[in-house]
Order: sequence, then C-alpha cells, then structure tokens
Amino acid sequence: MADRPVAEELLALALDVAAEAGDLLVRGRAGDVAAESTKSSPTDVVTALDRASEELVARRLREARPDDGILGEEGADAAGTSGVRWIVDPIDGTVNFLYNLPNWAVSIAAEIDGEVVAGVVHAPALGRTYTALRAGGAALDGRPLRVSAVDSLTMALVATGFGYTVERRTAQVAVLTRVVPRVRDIRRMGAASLDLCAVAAGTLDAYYERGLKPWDHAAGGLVATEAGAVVGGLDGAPGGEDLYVAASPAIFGPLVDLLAQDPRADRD
Ligand code: LIP
Repeated sequence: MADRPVAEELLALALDVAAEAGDLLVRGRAGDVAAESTKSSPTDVVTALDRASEELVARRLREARPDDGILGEEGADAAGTSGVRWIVDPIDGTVNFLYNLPNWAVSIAAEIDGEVVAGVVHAPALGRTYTALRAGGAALDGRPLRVSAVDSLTMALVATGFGYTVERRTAQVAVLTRVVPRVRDIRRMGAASLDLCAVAAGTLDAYYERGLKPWDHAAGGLVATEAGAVVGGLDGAPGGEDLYVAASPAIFGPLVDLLAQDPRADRD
C-alpha cells in the first residue's frame, strides 16, 4: 500500500498539470482543429493538440518529479527510478474533441510500484473534474461519488465503445447485438475515462469495452473502483485490453456472464 501523503501529493500535482493542459486544449479548440496523423486506421486520429497536451504534461511532471516514469498515448515513455509512473491520455475522446463535442478529458494517473494510487479525469468542456485516491474515495469537483444501486441487468444503462478497424468493429457489433435486448439501453459517448467516471457517479450503471489501452482506463478505473464499482474482465481476469468491464456490484456478474456468451467479447 502506498503512503497516502505521497499519493495525495501526486494527486495534487496531477490536478495542477491536468488543469494547465485543459486550458491549453480549450484555447486550441477555440481555433481550427484538424487531424495531423492517424494510427491504427484512417479514423484513429491524432491532432497537434494531442501532442501539445502530452508534451506539456510530460514536461511539467518531469520538472516536478524528474525521477518518475511516464507512459503517454502519444509516445511519452520513460522507465523512471522512483517507483512512481505517470499514465497519461492527453486527450481521451480525441474524435469528440476533433468534432467539437464536449465529451473529452485529460486523464492522468499515478502508479506507485505498479499500483494506481491517484487519478484525475479533467473534462474542461463539461466543467467537471473527477479525482480518486486509492482507499481514499472518488469525487466529482470535490463531492463524493457512489455507483448506482441498480440490481437488475434489464434495468441497467450500459455504455460501450468501438475500435477503429472494420474487423474489430464488426466483432464488437456482434457482441452488442447480444447485449442490447438484455439491458435498459446502450450509450456510446466516445471517451473511456468519462464512461468510467459516469459509472462512478451513477449516471451509467455499467461500461464495457474491448481494446482499451492503459492510458484510457488508469485514472477512470480508479475513480470507478473508489466509488464502489466492480472492475474486471472475463473469467476473473483483471480489466485490460482484452476486455474492460466496470459496473455497479449487483450487475457486474450478470453482465460479464452475458458478454462471455460470445467468444469475440475478449478475443479476435
Ligand atoms: C478513445 C477511448 C474510447 C474508445 C475510442 C478511443 P482516445 O480513446 O476513450 O473509449 O471507444 O475508440 O480509443 O483514442 O480518444 O484517446
């Protein structure tokens, strides 16, 4: 277990840096934004502001804690020697940001010896900042968060997301056709970190997605867990790239059992 004073210091730094990156992005979003390059497919875009945000976050974290490691979506990658590693998504919800939709966030998590102990999901266009400390709870703008009390999958509002390749999306739609008839409804909002924070806030009852990277879920996963969500994959696996599920406790098992009915839920 990390020393809370260190974890609280890491949270304070993450909040400060996420706010500065958020200001940069809000200013940049006021102008023209265009895709600068693509990654896994023509729709998997990177903007100059993704890179500018990650450069700012990495620089400020290095200035404050030069011995820490960092892993960022746009290429920041340093091992560090302190035992602390930062996991950064400089814009989670890049397509939303590109289209000037407000559902995007700067996501910064701090690990100590491989355990995420502090997380910030800062969504300036929504005017919301989610935070969490390991064993210290989760909050939205300082107000404590708690998952919903839903007790039946048929009454659950469930979010999901899709990858960027035709093959992956085809498989994900097949899985989705099993889920839609068995839940209240589905939402696809385009930013994993904010989907996880919505589970924490009880504005979603569950979220699942295949293909998430560590930077997509590191901070939001801690927010969800600290708000009482159960997080994991199929067959007792931890949540990860194969499949990430976060849900209010009573429906986690039924949702995972439903997803497990399709072999494509956590593999190609
Ligand atoms: C996004 C995730 C989202 C997923 C998108 C994309 P990005 O992250 O937050 O859940 O469905 O395909 O991966 O690329 O905007 O940082």
